[in-house]
Amino acid sequence: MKLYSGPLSMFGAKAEIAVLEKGIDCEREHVPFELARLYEPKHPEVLRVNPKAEVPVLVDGDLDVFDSTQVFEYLEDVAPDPPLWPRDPRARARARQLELRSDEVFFPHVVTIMPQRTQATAEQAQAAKQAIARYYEEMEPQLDPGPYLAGEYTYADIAFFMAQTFAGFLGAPWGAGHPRLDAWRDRVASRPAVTAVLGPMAAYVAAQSGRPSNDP
Ligand SMILES: N[C@@H](CCC(=O)N[C@@H](CS)C(=O)NCC(=O)O)C(=O)O
Repeated sequence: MKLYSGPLSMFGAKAEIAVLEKGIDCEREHVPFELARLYEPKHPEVLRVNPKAEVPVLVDGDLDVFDSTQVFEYLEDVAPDPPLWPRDPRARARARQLELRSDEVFFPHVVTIMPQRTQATAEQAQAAKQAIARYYEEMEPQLDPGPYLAGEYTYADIAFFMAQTFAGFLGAPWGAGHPRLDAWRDRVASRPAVTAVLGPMAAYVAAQSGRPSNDP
C-alpha cells in the first residue's frame, strides 16, 4: 500500500494515524506543499486518482481510494483488528456521525480562519470562531462518560483530534473550563500513532511561523 499525504494536511494526517493504529505495512509519501503555493503543482498520482485533486490518496495494487473517510473504511475492511469503528451497529452509526460532523461541520469553520485559504471578512472570521466555540461546547458533554467521543477509541477521535489541532494552530482552542476535552486531548495525543504524525507536523508549523507570512 502507498499513502499520499501532505506535511500540513489535516485529512492526510487522519489517514496516516489510522494506518499506524492498524499496524499496516504502508509506504507514505508527502506530496509537494508550500504555504505560498499550497499543493500546486499537484502530484501526478493525486491527479490520477482523485477527481477532486486532494490528498489523502491510497493506492493498494490496482485499487485507488481517495477521501480520508473512505480510506478509514477500506483500512477497517482489510485490517479489522484493532477495530476503530465500534462493532455494534448503533454505536458504529453514532461514531460515523461524529467523524462526519468533525470533517463537514466543524472543520469548514477552521478553514474559514486559515489565512492562506480564505478571503473571509473580519465578520466571517469572527462568526467562524464563534461556531468553533459552540462546537466545543457540544463536544464537552459528548465525552461524558467517555473516555472517547463514542465511548471507545474510534476514527471519530482521530478526525476531531486533528481538526481541533488545526483550530489550535490558528488561535481557536477551547480554552479553560473544558476538563473532559482537556483529558480527552491528552489521552489521544499520548497514543504512539498520533505522536508519530503530530510531532513532525507541529515542527513544520513551528518552522513556518518563524518566517514572513508570504514566504514559503
Ligand atoms: N473530504 C476530503 C478532503 C481532502 C482535502 O481537503 N485535502 C486537502 C489537504 S488537507 C487538499 O488536498 N487540498 C488540495 C488543494 O487545496 O489544492 C477528505 O476527507 O480526504
